[in-house]
Amino acid sequence: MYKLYNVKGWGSMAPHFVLEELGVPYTNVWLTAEQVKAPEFRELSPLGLIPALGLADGSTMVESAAIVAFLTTVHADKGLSPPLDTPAYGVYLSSLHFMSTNIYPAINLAFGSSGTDGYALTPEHGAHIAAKATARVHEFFGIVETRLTEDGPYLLGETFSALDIYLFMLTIWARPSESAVLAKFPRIAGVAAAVRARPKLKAAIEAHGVDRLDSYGQ
Ligand SMILES: N[C@@H](CCC(=O)N[C@@H](CS)C(=O)NCC(=O)O)C(=O)O
Repeated sequence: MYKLYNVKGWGSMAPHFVLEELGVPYTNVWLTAEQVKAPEFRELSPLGLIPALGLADGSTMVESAAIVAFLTTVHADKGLSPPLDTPAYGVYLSSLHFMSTNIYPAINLAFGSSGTDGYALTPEHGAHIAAKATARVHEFFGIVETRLTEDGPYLLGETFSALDIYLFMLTIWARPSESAVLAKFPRIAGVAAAVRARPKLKAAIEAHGVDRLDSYGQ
């Protein structure tokens, strides 16, 4: 059985929502920010980052995109990712990694916390990095918006997938606010609204406290 190491509102939201949408059994382990910093958790996640997913043989996976890709591929029959031997599967992996390696780290920098992950030398420097990172996130969302305009309503066209869940997670953290970003990018707003309305996700979305716009971090 899977074991999800989960913190409310953090990067475990995407794997959590994917597990719920797949309907596969798993144990949910809620952690506090303090528990994430503890040496015990670092033994599972070397950088001390959420999410982490325990697997049946006792091993542990980290990295949100890897976890989402793994779960949707192992449970391909549930239809949250395209069939493995199709071009659409390549596009699926490409889009997932585009979001996790570009948008997610830029969002982390945009938060400006902890001296923007150690990159800033001074508070002024930190504010500058956060502002630049926020602009970059908007640029990336613009690329996603164009894609959705050309071939939406979902990231895989007519087919809902785990990509839409991952994008929804990113919008929750958007700066200056979730609602401001969704107003700027209406197609992304459509995806976010569709994910929020998924019946299977209702309880998990509420558990993370993100069932309403701009609820993250309030
Ligand atoms: N590349 C990682 C990034 C994960 C990440 O940045 N997680 C943040 C939460 S959203 C975290 O655990 N931060 C640790 C902390 O703030 O103590 C992934 O995609 O899983």
